[in-house]
Amino acid sequence: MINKKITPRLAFFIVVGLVTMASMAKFVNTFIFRTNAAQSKVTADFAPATGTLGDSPFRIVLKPVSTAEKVSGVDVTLSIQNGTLTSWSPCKSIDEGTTPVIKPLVENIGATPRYSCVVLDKDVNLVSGLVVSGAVQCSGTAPVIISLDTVKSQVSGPVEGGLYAFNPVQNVTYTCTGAGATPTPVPSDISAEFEPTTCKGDKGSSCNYALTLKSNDGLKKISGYYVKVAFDKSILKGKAIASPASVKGLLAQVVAPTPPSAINNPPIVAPTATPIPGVLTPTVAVATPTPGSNDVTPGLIATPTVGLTATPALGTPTPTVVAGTPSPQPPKEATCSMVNTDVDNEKGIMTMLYVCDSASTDLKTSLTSTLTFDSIAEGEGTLTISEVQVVGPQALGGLYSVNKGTAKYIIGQGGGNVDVKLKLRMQGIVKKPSKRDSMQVRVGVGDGGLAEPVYKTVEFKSDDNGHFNGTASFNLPTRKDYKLLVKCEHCLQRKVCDKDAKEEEAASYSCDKGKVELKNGSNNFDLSGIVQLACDIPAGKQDGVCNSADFALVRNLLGKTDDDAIRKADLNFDGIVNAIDFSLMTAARINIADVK
Ligand SMILES: [Ca+2]
Ligand SMILES: [Ca+2]
Repeated sequence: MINKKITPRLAFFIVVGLVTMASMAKFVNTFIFRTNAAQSKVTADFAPATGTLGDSPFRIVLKPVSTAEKVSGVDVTLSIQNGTLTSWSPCKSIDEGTTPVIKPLVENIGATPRYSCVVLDKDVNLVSGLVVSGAVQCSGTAPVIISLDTVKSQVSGPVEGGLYAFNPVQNVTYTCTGAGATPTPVPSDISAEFEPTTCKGDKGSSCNYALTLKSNDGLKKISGYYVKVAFDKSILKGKAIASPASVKGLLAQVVAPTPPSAINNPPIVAPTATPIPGVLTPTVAVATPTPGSNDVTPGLIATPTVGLTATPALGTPTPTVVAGTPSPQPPKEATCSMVNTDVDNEKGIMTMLYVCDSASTDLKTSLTSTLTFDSIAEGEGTLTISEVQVVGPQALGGLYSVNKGTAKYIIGQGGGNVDVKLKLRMQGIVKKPSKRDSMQVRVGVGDGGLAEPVYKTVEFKSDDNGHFNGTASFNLPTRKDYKLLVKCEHCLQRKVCDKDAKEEEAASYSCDKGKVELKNGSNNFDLSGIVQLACDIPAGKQDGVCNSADFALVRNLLGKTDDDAIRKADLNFDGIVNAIDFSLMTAARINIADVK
């Protein structure tokens, strides 16, 4: 603890002695050294620990870990992101009822402010801790992050104790309320975010984004929204918009296994007729309060009104469709519906209008719809929300304020946020085939809020056990309710809802809704518990059904060993079209179709 040249004790005496001198900061710099001896610890606690800036001053409480130890002075340097410290308040003792003489030494303001004060009193009157406080202003809308620079900052103990070491110090983040030099907007009610935030893929792949509108405080209910998303039409081609999955009743019907004619009967249409009146009510309410409101609302109101007035136009086509579709069972229990979606690839705009019956009591505070795009050219761009209006019972003036997120797309550099790695067992192949060990497999991902499944065809290769392995990359929101669709080039498609799908008997596994979780990065699924059913041929011209045409092809090519014949009709990869292939088809049974 003894330093022959200059001890902390001496340093402090010098500081204290020169307290009245002009260039005190310099002396603090020069003479307060960190001792290398074993150090007692001091904690630095930020107060308030969270919250909004502007209501109360920002404070740091510095005190030794051991309550027996005392503090004789502090020298604090902060680092502030997105804000500045505009003034310091005199530092104070944390001890109540005492009034030690405390003298400020340094008071620098700005983004890396510094404050130093010392207790000018006898050792016995040193304090248990000091509170340093100041006013911090936001420099923009972003939250202010304040951290203590523990390298530059110092807390000194009783004179003979030298300097304390800092216990690990966390930084503190405050939201801004407009206390800043520039007017900071009030935190928004709703945030509109895309996930994933970047879609990376090759031309021809698809980009799927979940667009979530979510109450920032988890309390504000959403009874409807209108969103217009803009994209670069030369890079992306808008394909589909899927309604939020939380819709009661509706979705069940959408997913209901009605394989044929589902395309001609877009399920979104049916509910339209009923909810529309309900929708328009909130809209009108929005328009009325506009005149003479504060400066924020007019801007917001102006756009919504236009957008929503435009909606009748969107609404108009619907009755026609309804009329055309004699829907026998209108889903009355449905309280919410996607009234209209529009994909305009001429302008690079996707719009959607979603509304709930205004009488609905179980409105959600978060709604996710999924947007699907095809990548049509290489390049980069940003998906933006060019217009958004969100209504709900707690919206002042009818509309919530919305924080608009963006998402990127980078096409031409491969990859995807989700890699689906599959191990497949092929019917009739029990070890690595000698003649041929690879094939094309179309991997699809559906459910998970997607309007329709997305597919990717990739090469799968056989391992020594005759299992075929391959990886397909997708750009998909991370969710837990996906289904996987697997179709190899001579097989019927299998649908997989469970990550560990199994069956005792070929083709006995079946499932309804997807329960497969896809995370960012690698997702491995061993699907060798089920078998890929050989039958639907030829590669490239599969019709999705195992029928007489497939049988006929094998029959016609029986005994052939040429590449073309093998590619078309050798189902067990033994290099010849033979009776085995025929029997595999029989096993798959006639008239079985792809499972979707
Ligand atoms: Ca077929
Ligand atoms: Ca064969």
